[in-house]
Amino acid sequence: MYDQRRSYHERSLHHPHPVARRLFQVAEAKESNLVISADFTDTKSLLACADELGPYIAVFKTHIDLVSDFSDATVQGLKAMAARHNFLIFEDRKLVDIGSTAQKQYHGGALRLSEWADLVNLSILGGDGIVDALDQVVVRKDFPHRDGRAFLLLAEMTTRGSQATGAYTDRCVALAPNYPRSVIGFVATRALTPAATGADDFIAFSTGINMDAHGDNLGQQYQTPQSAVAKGSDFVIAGRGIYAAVDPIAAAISYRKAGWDAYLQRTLGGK
Ligand code: 6AU
Repeated sequence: MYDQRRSYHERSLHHPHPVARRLFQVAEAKESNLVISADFTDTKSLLACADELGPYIAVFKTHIDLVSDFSDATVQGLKAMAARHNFLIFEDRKLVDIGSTAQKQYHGGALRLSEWADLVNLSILGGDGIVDALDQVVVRKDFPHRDGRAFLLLAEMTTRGSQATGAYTDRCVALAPNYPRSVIGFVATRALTPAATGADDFIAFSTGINMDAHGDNLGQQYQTPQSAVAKGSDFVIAGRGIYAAVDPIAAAISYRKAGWDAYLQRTLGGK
């Protein structure tokens, strides 16, 4: 089992993937394992959120297909904000199709994901082919962002009645080590570690994070940053708990502190 007491700093020194190393470096530098889920529907609001909350987060998570006026200005704006505030961008696209289609959705297409998203997630509902397909894109010699892109497997979901459990989750865990050049972790409610390759460092991103609510009326189910990190999660993703708060900056600061304190507790025993 991977030692969950290892610090981000230590992991940043040893992780074989450059995107993972950068992620750990950013977390360490900003003392933040917080990901804001910026589910905004226009470019101006999306970029305003990135600028306002950028100082407190490690990763900015988008659903770019929600952005009704998506254009080059959206892409350039996101890149500028990422540079200004030193965060990574995670497009929560949940790719799930045959490999050939997923390649076109990821590289090129209307949303140009490969051009601006450091991280993109995908589901293996259709089997391993999608991972082969996306892996092939990012390792191609002529891929312009070689070593700068990585994928997360959607291994579990937070919604009531989720089918992303049991054999599906086990399969995600089993196949991740086959893609060291592109798969760096999971979206899950807890740490997931391939049993046979305990030395590998797969990064767990936990969504469904809220400090005040237990869920919404559409099946979402929440846990706190403390509970996710105690279960081995490395990055906590919060959306409405922060951006819909009366004071989103104050909320971001308190989620960041909760996530970071829980990380310190796990790695150093609170020392
Ligand atoms: O904090 P919320 O409930 O406002 O937003 C949660 C965000 C949304 C979801 O699309 C996403 O997290 N999400 C995911 C991801 C990140 O893949 C998986 C999941 O199981 N549940 C979930 O809420 O943008």
